[in-house]
Amino acid sequence: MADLSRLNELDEFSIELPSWAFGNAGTRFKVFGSPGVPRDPFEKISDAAEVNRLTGLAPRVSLHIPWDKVDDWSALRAHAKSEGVRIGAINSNLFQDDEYRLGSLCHPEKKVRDKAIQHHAECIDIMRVTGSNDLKLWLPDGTNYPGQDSIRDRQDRLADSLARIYALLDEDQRLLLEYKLFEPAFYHMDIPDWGTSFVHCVALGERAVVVLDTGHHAPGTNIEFIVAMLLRAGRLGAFDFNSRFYADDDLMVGSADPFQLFRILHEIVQQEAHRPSSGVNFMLDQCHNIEPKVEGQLRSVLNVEEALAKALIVDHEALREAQQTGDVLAANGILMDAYRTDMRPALADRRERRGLPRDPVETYRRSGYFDRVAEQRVGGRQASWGA
Ligand code: LRH
Ligand code: MN
Repeated sequence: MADLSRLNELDEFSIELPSWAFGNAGTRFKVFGSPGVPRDPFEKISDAAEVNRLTGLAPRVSLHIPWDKVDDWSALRAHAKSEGVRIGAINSNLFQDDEYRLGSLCHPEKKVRDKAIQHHAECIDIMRVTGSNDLKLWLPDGTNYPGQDSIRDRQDRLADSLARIYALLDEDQRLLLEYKLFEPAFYHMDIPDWGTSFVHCVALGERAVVVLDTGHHAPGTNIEFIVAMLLRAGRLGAFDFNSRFYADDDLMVGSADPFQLFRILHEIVQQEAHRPSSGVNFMLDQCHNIEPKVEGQLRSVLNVEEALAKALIVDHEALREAQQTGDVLAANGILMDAYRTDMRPALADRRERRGLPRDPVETYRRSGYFDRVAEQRVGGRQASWGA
C-alpha cells in the first residue's frame, strides 16, 4: 500500500498558466479559430481563473508583451484579484519585430540591441504595476547558415545586452533566461542549451536563473539530469512545461511522455524543489491548436499534479538503501512501483476534502462554462498567437 503521508505537500504547490494558451494557436500551416476564445487579457485571465477554481492549483497567469498589452494595468491586476488569481511572469517578445531579422540582443547593430533592451525596460515597468517579480526572456536569436555571423561576437553582444537588462531590475525582481535548441534559427541559436543559459546567468548575478522548457531539447535528451544539475547549482528558476513527440510541439504536458514528467518531478522532490522556498516557478507553456483550450489547460494542470503525487509516494528510504547497496533492479523497481501507482482516487479524495470537485474535468464539462463564454464572446477579434 503506497504511503500517502506526503500528499499534503501538494497544498503549497502551484502551477502558473500562460495567457497565450487561451488564445488561438496553430502552426505555420494553419491557425484555427474556435467559439468562446478570449478577445483580450481580461478574458484570458477569467479562463485561467476557471482552471484555478476547479483545481486549486493555478493561482498565477503569465503574460506576454505586447500580446497582453492593456491601457490600464491596475485594472487588469484588480480583475485578476477579483478572479482569485494574480499576474505571474512577464514574458518579453524578441521574435516579431521586423528589425530583429538578424537578431535582437545579439544583433550586429547597436540601435537594434538598444531597441530590444528598451523593450525589457518597458516589461519591467509593467512588472512594477502588476506586482510581478519574474522577467522571462526567451532569446530567438541565431543564424541559419554557417558564416552568417560570428558566433563569438554574438556572445559578446549578448552578454553586454543581458547585463544592461539585469541592471534595470529591482532588488525583488529576477531574470528568467530561457534556452532553445533550434527554431526560429536553424543553424545555431545564441542560447541553445542549459549550459549557455547557465554561463550567462552566473555572469549576471544571483537573480538570473535558467528556464527549462521541456520542448527545447534534442530528442533523447535526459532532461531530469539537467534538472538535477541546475538545482545543485541553485540556478533552476522555472519550468515551461509541455510535451512533444518530435520538436517544440507545445502539446499538453504529460500527454506525449508521462514517464518523463514523473522522472523530472522525482528529481524535483528529491531536492525538495517542489516547495515554494525553492523559488522554482512551475509554469505551463503550451498552445492548444485543435482542442478546447480551457479544458486543455485543466487536464495539463491535473497531469502535473498526478505526476508530482507519484513522485511524493516514492519510498525514498528503500530507494537510497538499494542505491547504496548497488541493488540496481530493486532501485529501479521502487521507482517503477511509484510510477505505476494510480494516484487519481487519492487525489480525488484530497480534492473533496478541500471542497474541490473530485473530477474537475467532468465538473467543467457539466458546468456549461464553454457554452456560456461562447455565447458571451461574440464580436471583437479573438486573441491569437502572435497578435
Ligand atoms: C518559445 C517559447 C517561449 C515563449 C513562447 C510562447 O518557443 O517557448 O517560452 O515566449 O514559447
Ligand atoms: Mn517556453
